[in-house]
Amino acid sequence: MKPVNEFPSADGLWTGIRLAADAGVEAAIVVEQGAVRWVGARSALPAGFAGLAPHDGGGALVTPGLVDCHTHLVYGGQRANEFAMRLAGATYEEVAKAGGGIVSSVRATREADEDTLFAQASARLEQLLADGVCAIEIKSGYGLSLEHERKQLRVARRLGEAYGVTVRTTFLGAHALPPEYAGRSGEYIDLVCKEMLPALAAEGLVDAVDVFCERIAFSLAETEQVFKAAKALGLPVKLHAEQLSDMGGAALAARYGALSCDHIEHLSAEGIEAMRKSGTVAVLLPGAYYTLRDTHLPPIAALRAAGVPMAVSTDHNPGTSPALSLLLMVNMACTLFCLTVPEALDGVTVHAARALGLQDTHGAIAPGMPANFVLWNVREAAELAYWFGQQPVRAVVRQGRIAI
Ligand code: DI6
Ligand code: FE
Repeated sequence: MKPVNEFPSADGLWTGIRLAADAGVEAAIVVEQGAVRWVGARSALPAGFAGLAPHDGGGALVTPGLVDCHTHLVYGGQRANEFAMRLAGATYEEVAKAGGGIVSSVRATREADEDTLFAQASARLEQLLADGVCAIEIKSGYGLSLEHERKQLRVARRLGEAYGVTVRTTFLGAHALPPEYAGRSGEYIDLVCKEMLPALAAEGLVDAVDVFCERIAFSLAETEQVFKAAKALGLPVKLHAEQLSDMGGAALAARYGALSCDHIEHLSAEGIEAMRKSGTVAVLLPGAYYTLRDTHLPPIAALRAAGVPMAVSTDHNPGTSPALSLLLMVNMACTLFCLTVPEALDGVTVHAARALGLQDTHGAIAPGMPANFVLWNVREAAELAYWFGQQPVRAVVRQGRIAI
């Protein structure tokens, strides 16, 4: 990995590029001090910019930098064995009840020191970055104690600094009940709300708060307790909602002004209406749907009709979505969830940025915003969804620097 300060500056005039929205026309982007100064058709470029340092895009298609708005990237070990168990007939819930599942990653994460977690997560992050990711959310939730959740969040922050990529950390202390609290869910949630979250927030390690609200995880009442604690600290919330069943989590999250509700395969009409009213983003996670061989589709048509913004993310995690390509998720969002190509591309840019509260700095190429954009070796935008397993990145401008 090259030190971030050795990435060349992207300042200057980018030509020989085409914007995804209007791929037939040559475009130009002016970058000044790491921010976009001007973007538009090359024919409309103001003369004053013509003499800036040139960057030739070689005819590439350009999109905003991708945003992966839901990942559990930092954890110890991996769980290929459970994948094999499920193929042999066990369900995800059965694997979890047999002591596997999230808790097995908790064991491996607790055993690993910070440097080990950093090295393992770095390798995964590099793969996501190679696909054009410029901002990423990283959740805790495999530590489940103050010490180990802190370790995960510190690694997430370090990854951001080391790679020059925007990292938003999400505290997911309420991801699973740690084994030492078996049968004492209420006590654990108290610990999460009264000790873990306030301490980690005070250390500047928490950008948002999430809960796994599900039969195999935490109840609606427990979820609300965590939301109250987040609100008291002024932190935004998001929710793993209605993945395996309709718990009414989305409506609750919307009442707390959630940035996003994620998974939502079993989202109800009331949930959609609540999300519409609160401006909450629906985060679709086709990698988990695919890995679990789920057949219960999220209510895409109803979300679309209601105008709820839909984001698409990897949900990278060792149990249900060992996905390391956000572009592959774009393909799956189209193929499995029937998103249109523009919907899927908005889902990994503008709407994903909004799901993280990053809409002013990511997800678009616009004057005043930091320069985050990707040059792709494709003729038309639909190719970004069409090919899978291809790596069409030609160059990535991340935070005003040419990172790839
Ligand atoms: N939902 C998921 O799909 C992941 N976490 C969650 O809350 C699964 C995490 C795992 O199995 O390790
Ligand atoms: Fe998740």
